[in-house]
Amino acid sequence: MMKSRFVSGRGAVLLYVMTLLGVGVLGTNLAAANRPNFVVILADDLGYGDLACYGSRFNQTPNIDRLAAEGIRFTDFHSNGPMCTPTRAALLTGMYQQRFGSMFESALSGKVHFDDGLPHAALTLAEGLREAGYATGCFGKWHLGYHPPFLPMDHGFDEFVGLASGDGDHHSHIDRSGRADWWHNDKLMLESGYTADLLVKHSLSFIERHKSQPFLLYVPHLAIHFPWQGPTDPSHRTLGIDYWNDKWGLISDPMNVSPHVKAMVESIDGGVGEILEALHRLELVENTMVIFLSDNGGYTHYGDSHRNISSNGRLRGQKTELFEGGHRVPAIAWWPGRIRPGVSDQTIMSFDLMPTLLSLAGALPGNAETFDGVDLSDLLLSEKRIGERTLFWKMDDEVAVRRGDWKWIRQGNRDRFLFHLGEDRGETRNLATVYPEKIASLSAAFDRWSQQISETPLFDGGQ
Ligand SMILES: [Ca+2]
Repeated sequence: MMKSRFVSGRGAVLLYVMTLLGVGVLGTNLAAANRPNFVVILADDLGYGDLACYGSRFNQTPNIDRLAAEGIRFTDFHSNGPMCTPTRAALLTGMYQQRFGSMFESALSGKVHFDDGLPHAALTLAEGLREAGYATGCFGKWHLGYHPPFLPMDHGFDEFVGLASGDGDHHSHIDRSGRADWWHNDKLMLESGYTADLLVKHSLSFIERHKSQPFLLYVPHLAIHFPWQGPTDPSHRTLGIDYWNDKWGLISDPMNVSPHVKAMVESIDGGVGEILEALHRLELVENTMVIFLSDNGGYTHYGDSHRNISSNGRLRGQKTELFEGGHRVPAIAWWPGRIRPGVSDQTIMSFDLMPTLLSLAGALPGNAETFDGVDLSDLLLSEKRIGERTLFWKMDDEVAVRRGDWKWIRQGNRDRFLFHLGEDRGETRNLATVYPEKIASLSAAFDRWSQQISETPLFDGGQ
């Protein structure tokens, strides 16, 4: 397991972690031809039931459905957190986000955390792949820091266009605090257009410019996050106005938000189609893996003010919660000729992507056990099952532990739940009083995990 990495100074910490991981030794020895391109498309707040290939009869998603039909569609894939920032931190580092401090258990707020960001102690996916010779681009929503030195350019991306905050206006690109929030690299530079269209436009340019070298293209959509605005819905925000109590957009019927969300889902799908078309046109398909996933579950309702937003299928709960609806998400891996089409019920987490992609790039460090996530390349390419493991979610005083089909949830000191997901994916039957020994075992595992996380912080200072 990890040794302590608490070292003062960002540069020293990064150098230390990179040395620890052996990056730069293995990665640069490989021929370019062996290194596939990676396109990671991250939808925001997209629920388990929002895509046609996951059962939606409302949204039309032919391009994502095609990815699913030609690739592996996961039915037990989980975001590391039930909100945006936690999952992004884990996805881009291969680590439990709790290692970076308690602020990474929920969303970085533009009011409270405006000067905070992902600690530089973390080796990011972009840094690892760039060291291995990859061009790295991020086009979309970052939400791991609001300004330099915490933007994508500061974390291994060569290029960035998009928003730093978690919830900009999809048309005017103004954040919830009334600030302009559209960046080109490390400079604020507003641009006209709908966010989903702009980030795809920049992604296509990036692919075109880097078609002759390995690349990592990270496309974190803002859709379907509020403000709920489709391409033809009006702009909501203007500069200088505080939208903290008016963040949802102009919704004609707050009891039925779904028409707006449907337009957003379908805008994501259209962008997937454009990216696929470019990969085919540039003859990059046989050497490119596309991952499509969501960063957390959907909102089905928002308090009493908004209803019928998105769908988590038959799962219990929604975004911000540790029931399945908060973190079991759609996820697809596509690589024609390398990944055989199918459906996988393996239990996967967002943080598995980093060791997987580094492995496929030939840049996985010798001591890969340093990651909390695991290398899925044998699962993807050879359908080899991964070993059983115990997985953890924690947001403030809510905890969930998963081992095999069993899942334990503790909400503060109040409620305790035990579910057998194999027989009860919808978490309708609480077995907490039936199997106290299961709870004791999972609770003890959580205590050990929590202790280990607190002893090996990956940030420079307490929070
Ligand atoms: Ca989200």
